[in-house]
Amino acid sequence: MPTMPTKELDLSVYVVLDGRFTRGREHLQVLMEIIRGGATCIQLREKELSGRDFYTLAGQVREQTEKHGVFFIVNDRLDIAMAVGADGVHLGQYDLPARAARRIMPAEMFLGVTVRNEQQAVQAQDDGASYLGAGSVYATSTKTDTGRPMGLINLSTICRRITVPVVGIGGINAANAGAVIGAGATGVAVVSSVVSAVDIAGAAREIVASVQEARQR
Ligand code: TZP
Ligand code: MG
Repeated sequence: MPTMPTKELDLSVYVVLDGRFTRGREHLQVLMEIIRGGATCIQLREKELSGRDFYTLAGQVREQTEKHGVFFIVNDRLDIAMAVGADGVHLGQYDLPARAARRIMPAEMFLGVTVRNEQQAVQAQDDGASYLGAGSVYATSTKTDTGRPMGLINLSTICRRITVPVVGIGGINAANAGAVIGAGATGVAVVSSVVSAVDIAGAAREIVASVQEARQR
């Protein structure tokens, strides 16, 4: 098993910044609002940018997240994550396999893996994942290939089985974030409920409050 990172990743409120869902607002403007709202971790997820543009944008996100003490994860592209000094990379079931990524990435970098079920969760953990993104928990229109939502019971089964932190993803907002934490997730990952909100910082802040409240229950 490879050496795992030593500093603790704060996954409490993990906002996925995807330019397709920001209602035309600039990435950096949205980023600053996400930071202002208290997100603990930000993932840059770009499916349509060229590698060069993704790299340039990721460098800017790295600069701001570093300045404000927010964790930064790059989606899909380990090369770009490494090139800009991101805290980690997030890989799905159709991306570079987690085990292959672990072999070539610096030991102190975090590796997140998306899982849809318990079997994938066990495999991802065995392959060296630092945390799992489990979903879709609820129905979502942000990602179309997630299959049926797993719901809280399946999420809870995964959280009990796995020792690395698990974040729930898919259809999560301030109203249901507490239930996701209640099911055993370490944090919640959200796209549209924050980046598509009119008041981005306010939306993030409400989710932060829901997560904190749920942890006190
Ligand atoms: N992976 C599983 S569901 C999902 C991803 C990237 C999309 C979640 O988006 P939203 O808008 O928070 O439902
Ligand atoms: Mg991916």
